[in-house]
Amino acid sequence: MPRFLLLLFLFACVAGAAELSLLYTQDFNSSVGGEWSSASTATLPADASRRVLGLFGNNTVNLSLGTAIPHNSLKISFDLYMNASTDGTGASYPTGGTDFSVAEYWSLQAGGLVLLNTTFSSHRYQSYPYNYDSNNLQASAPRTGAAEVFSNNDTRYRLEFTFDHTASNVQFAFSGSNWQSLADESWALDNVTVWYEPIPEPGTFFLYALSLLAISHLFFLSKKA
Ligand SMILES: [Ca+2]
Ligand SMILES: [Ca+2]
Repeated sequence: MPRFLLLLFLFACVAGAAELSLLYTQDFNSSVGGEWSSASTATLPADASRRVLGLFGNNTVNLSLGTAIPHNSLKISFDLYMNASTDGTGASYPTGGTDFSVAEYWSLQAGGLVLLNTTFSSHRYQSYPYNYDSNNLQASAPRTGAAEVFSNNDTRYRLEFTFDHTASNVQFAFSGSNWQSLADESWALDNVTVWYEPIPEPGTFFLYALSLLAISHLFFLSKKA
């Protein structure tokens, strides 16, 4: 085998040792399992062809998963939809002036660990992509960071978090607080996927060490040549 091909192969072996494994995925297009504390689904207000988990306002929705396979970390990604008149920090855009009464908060926790605690808005200042900070109510313009903005200024955010985790189960809490009625504003979830980073088997450690040795040896040889 040519040396560079062997090198590529060995690099692939080493890189493969840290790959993530799929734990869970859900698109809410059919029935919703008991791992969710709410099985309420709806079609997205801005696009009736999309079925989502929702619609929610002042709600906490939990996702409880077993994670018995030994692992070092978890990764979660999902679509978060913000519908209708979401009000962010309550600071008017772009002129300023604040109405705290309409500020609404959205957070994600995993086993009590806060992954995000922020605000979103279709038309006022929002906190995202930062966490909510009462001293910086004009952190971001409306809809900042959205992966998709609909013609009515509804938005889709693609969120992704990786965090250390070793326990045999995990509970994610998706939560809204101080929201107005669902008719005025709402949020929804879709395409929720969770991965884990497996702890490499002892055999994998051996392969890893062997690969590194072989790579350094080949580099040494190619330098000599
Ligand atoms: Ca869906
Ligand atoms: Ca509102």
